[in-house]
Amino acid sequence: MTDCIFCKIAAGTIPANIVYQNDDVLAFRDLNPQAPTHILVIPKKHIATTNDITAKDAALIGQMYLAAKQIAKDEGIAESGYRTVMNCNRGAGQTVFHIHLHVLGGRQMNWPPG
Ligand code: DGP
Repeated sequence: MTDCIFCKIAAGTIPANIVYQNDDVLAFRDLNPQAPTHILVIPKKHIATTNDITAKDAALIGQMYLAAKQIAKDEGIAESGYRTVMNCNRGAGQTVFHIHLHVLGGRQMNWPPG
């Protein structure tokens, strides 16, 4: 999508601090980190919200979690603990309408989330 900031990052037309990528997914550091480690994993394909995921995307969503697992290991937070979150729509705090898996760690995570 031409007006999607994460599509532009995936296309390389907007810079990002990329930590992981393969043919289908990309991961980069969040511009406004909420934890010492805060990385966003996105599909290169545009999907606006989790409501728009279809059965055909099942493997792609799985790849996002496999990327998160590898990133947590690389960042040294796999054993201490980390949180993976996808916000869906404005009521959940979604501000960028291209799905992204937040990978947060490096500090104690509280529950329930705010
Ligand atoms: P959410 O609120 O779940 O939609 O999270 C969107 C996140 O995206 C938010 O934590 C800030 C981050 N973000 C927004 N624009 C950019 C950008 O241009 N670059 C990077 N690296 N992160 C961005």
